[in-house]
Amino acid sequence: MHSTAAPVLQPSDEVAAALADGTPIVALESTIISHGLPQPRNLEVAKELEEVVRTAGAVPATIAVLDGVARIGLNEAELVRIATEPGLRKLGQRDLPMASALKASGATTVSATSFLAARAGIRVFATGGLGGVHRGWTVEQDESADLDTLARTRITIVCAGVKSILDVPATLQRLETRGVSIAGYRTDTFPGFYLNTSGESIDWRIETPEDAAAIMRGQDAFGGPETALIVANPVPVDRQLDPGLHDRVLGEALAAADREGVTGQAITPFLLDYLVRGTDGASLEANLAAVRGNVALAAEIALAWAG
Ligand code: PSU
Ligand code: MN
Repeated sequence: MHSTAAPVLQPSDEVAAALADGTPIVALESTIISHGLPQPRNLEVAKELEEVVRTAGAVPATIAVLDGVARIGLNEAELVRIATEPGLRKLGQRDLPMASALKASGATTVSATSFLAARAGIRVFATGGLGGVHRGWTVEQDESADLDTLARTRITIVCAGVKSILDVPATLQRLETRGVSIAGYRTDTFPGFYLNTSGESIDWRIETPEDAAAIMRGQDAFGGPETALIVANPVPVDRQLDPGLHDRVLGEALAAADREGVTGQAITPFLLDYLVRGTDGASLEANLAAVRGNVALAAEIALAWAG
């Protein structure tokens, strides 16, 4: 017999209390803090996003793995670890059993965070932009595990589309094939992460957080495969990155990644960082505007969902 060791998944006291009494909760990922944003801004942002959730009347649950335990809700010292610990791992869903067994620590991506949030009983999650199908996928077969997890996880994820460093039309095709529901929030086109729009059209548009909650109830009423709902929420036009600057620097970033042979888990952080430097920080401001808007909307949806 195996001993019944400590649980692999551990909600904070605050999150456990919110789960018990039905207080709205918003899950937040940690990879954006550890690998997606530069220091020291990343720690400020981590705290600010939690504050946005609280101001709206919900409880934030930033998720990460610390010393082998998947933690649902972090205190301030733990947020500092995520923001500053050198060499912190980037964990997708498949990495969780190894991190647990080997008592490792790491930040969780959309795939790992969605999985853990759903396991903990949290239904609403906010991030910046999803991972997806990378340009060059016909050769490299690099498709983020985010998509596969969303095809079999009952979570509502509020995001500004998928990162514009990706092949957006191919990513939308994959989401269609895998049966992931997408609703545009006050938009008829799929957002472009740093940009208000990717130019790709989407089929469904909603106007209110209550609309999102109604779709979630519909998912549960139909039953069937446990798929996600993507609420695609664009960054406002007046906060977006200049599209010309975006296209030029992204072209340079992709060429640099090619030249330097950057692939796999390293490619997304490499490109995001290149864009921050190549736009003198303008991409960072657009990224943050998108994330803030997504977190605020996620809190409203969590409230509507809690009824
Ligand atoms: N959104 C952001 N910044 C990020 C990410 C998303 O605004 O850094 C992270 C997420 O954690 C996402 C991951 O799951 O990038 C995708 O990485 P990959 O392409 O290796 O699956
Ligand atoms: Mn990948």
